[in-house]
Amino acid sequence: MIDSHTAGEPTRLVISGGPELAEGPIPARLERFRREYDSFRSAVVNEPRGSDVMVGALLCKPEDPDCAAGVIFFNNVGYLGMCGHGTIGLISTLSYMGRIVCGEHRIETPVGTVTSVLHEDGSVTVNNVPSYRVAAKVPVEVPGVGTVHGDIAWGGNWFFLVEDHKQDLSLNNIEGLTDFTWTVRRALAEKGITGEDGHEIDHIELFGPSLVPGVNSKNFVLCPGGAYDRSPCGTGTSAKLACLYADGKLREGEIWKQESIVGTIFEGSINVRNGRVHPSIKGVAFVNAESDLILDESDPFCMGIRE
Ligand code: PYC
Repeated sequence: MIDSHTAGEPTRLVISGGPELAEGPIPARLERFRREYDSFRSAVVNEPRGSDVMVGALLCKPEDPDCAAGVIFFNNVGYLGMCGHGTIGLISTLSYMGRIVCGEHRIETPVGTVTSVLHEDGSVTVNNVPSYRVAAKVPVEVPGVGTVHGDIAWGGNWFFLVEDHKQDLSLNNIEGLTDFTWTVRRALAEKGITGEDGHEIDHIELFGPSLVPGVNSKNFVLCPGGAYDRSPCGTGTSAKLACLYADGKLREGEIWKQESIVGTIFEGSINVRNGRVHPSIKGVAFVNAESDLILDESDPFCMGIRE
């Protein structure tokens, strides 16, 4: 396994020795992973080897030989459609391994193929799947808080994007932000407010102004398993860009700088083709560890501590 972090958010890439998922489309391989090998997911990312914040990535042989790789992203509670910070980490790790050089690389993910560019300075741009908003300013009654409004948007995962939250977006308020966003998420589920086709909205994003000159916005992103994203969240920023475009607040090619709760920044922009918003997210990852997984059957937590 090779670990990296992108803007503070970790990615643990399983480069070999993972479950035998056979060949075929990545979504079908993800379903097989979920059905037959979910304990492996837990072994990689859950305590005691991992933590709630760890995002795992299983490197897969791509179905299309023109792609550099396939990947399945997972976390402490399940699987992700796409992962922006994770794709930047994957590209940096493939470069560290000497498998790719600077230039364009296509990556198969469960929700579509994305194109990534490894730049000479080590930064990576991910041209994400088309992103879109399905509903704007949706009211939700949040117990103990009142009515909160949010946009429902897809950026490779489902997001609820909130601006009227009155929360202090600072590292001193992580507990408050986590409680608030978790309560919003629960309220959405209880009220049956979902993404398209009844998909659960499992990422909640709060936005506010950034204090950094030239930076457009700061966010806090609650991930599905209760941890917060240390990075500005690639798929979350993609969803934000789609909302900005829908509101007429972002033009094609304009740069949107999104700050995370820990102060790191992604640069985003959009390209519109056939009426669809194609977001690009640029960031930097650092490889920071290599290790071998030891699965000792006498260890009661060999496959991780699970709920
Ligand atoms: O960067 O897309 C992202 C992401 C999703 C969950 C954590 N990071």
